[in-house]
Amino acid sequence: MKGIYLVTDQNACQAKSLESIVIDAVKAGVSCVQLREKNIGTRMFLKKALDLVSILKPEKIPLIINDRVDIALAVKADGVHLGQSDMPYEHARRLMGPKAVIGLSVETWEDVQKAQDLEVDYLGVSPVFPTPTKTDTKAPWGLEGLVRIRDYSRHHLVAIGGLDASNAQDVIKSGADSIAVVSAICSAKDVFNATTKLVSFFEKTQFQKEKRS
Ligand code: TZP
Ligand code: MG
Repeated sequence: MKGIYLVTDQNACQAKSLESIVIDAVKAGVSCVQLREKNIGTRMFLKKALDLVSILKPEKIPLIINDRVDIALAVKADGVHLGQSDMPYEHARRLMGPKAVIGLSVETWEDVQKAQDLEVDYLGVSPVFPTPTKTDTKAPWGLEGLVRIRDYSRHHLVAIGGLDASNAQDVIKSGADSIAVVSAICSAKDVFNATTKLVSFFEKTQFQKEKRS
């Protein structure tokens, strides 16, 4: 889970197939993949999820399904990612079982406080910066917001929103345990190189952080 977390978005992939992007990102060392599809029917969603299972299972990389607990259960994915208007955590946990990875987006300070009592596996700090990939967001947390959440929360933090190689190090230093990206990988001309760069930034900064603490 710690590291570079790829969130898929068919629109951001432009002419490339989602599968080819995931294969290259895996080769370059992503630690987790979330299948996030907003405009497809259930059958197509299920097919994409099964395709990703066949790519990720042999590599032992967790597959997280955005929002759709039914799809996650149907393909035996490793977990689900829940937004604030998706299925509530308790229901998802009951359905998915104790071993599933359950992530929850936090968009306000109240969300962060409420999550403190939940056995979620990580918080998605959303969005850290404004991003054209998702425009229906609340106010961005900024690095100051991320630091505040890090100081308060007991949970693993996955930062998302406007993240790329130019700001990944600052975001990690501000307390993120994982860096989640859509366009920095899906829309990259060279997915393998772009992912490799992010992974090495992560490893370098993480090493410095651990040395300091
Ligand atoms: N949730 C909050 S921001 C976001 C999601 C899914 C999109 C992030 O996209 P990008 O291209 O990495 O800024
Ligand atoms: Mg959602």
